[in-house]
Amino acid sequence: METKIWREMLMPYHAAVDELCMKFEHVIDEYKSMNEYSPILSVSGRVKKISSILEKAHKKNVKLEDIEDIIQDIAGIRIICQFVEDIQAVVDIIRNRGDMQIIEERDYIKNSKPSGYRSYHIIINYMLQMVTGPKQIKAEIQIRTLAMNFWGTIEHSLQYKYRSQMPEHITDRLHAAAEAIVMLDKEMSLVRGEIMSAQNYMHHTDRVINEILNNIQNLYGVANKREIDKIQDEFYRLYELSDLNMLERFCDELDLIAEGYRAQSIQEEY
Ligand code: 0O2
Repeated sequence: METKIWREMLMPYHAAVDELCMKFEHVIDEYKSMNEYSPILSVSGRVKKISSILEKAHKKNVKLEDIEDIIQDIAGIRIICQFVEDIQAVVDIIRNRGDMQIIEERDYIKNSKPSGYRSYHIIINYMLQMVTGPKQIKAEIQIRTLAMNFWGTIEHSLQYKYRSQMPEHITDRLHAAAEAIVMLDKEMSLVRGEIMSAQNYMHHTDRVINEILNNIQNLYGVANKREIDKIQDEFYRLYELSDLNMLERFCDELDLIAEGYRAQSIQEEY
């Protein structure tokens, strides 16, 4: 197939990857705006390289005209979670969406691959709206923890280097590392509640401080310098004390002052 034709064929996959990444980013934003823990830590996507598509087509004995039907991971999305428990929460989020239809699930966490690979894979149908009309695109969503991703990324690059001839001592090390990753995920799950509450506390403190700083900045244009200096000194004093309750109270008071000047901040970033 000519490069131009490949480019045309892959164009909708690029669009689908962009849209899907943006939609999962919005999920993260929604949780943050509700001051809630997001089971999704981060999301990334890629369109499979032409050489990898050809390699897979050759391996699976797929004809060129059947590539889009048979190769399900031309569009690939990777969702990273902090804890194993978050993975099922992400699967439920996807299951409940009206814009992605799950057609296949592969649980390589319960049943890890012989290599030691662990990840949860979902194949979806996604309806892309194009100028020429709707086009159904298949995409693979890989959902895994940070630890699983660490192992998978390293092992993938070694696989790339050695192809099917990975030296035995490296395979052994990778199996040992895979076991260590299972233990690491288990250990992290045991302190999940503690970590989540620490992170919520941190995010909430950041929001309060941002709101205070935005209000102070807005007041610069309208209030007199002495008043702003006083507000700023009080903020530094409370900030040094690191007392969230006091900062929250100060934030509310500052909101009222700013409201009086019609200079209230609207929180946009988290
Ligand atoms: P790339 O470079 O990531 O695109 P099948 O042959 O039908 O059993 P298929 O279609 O390969 O399986 O799907 P599977 O097994 O669910 O794997 C899809 C993708 O998962 C792979 O894509 C890898 O990204 C990842 N993966 C699967 N097994 C392993 C593994 O043992 N190690 C690592 N690091 N990743 C794995 P590609 O096309 O292989 O590669």
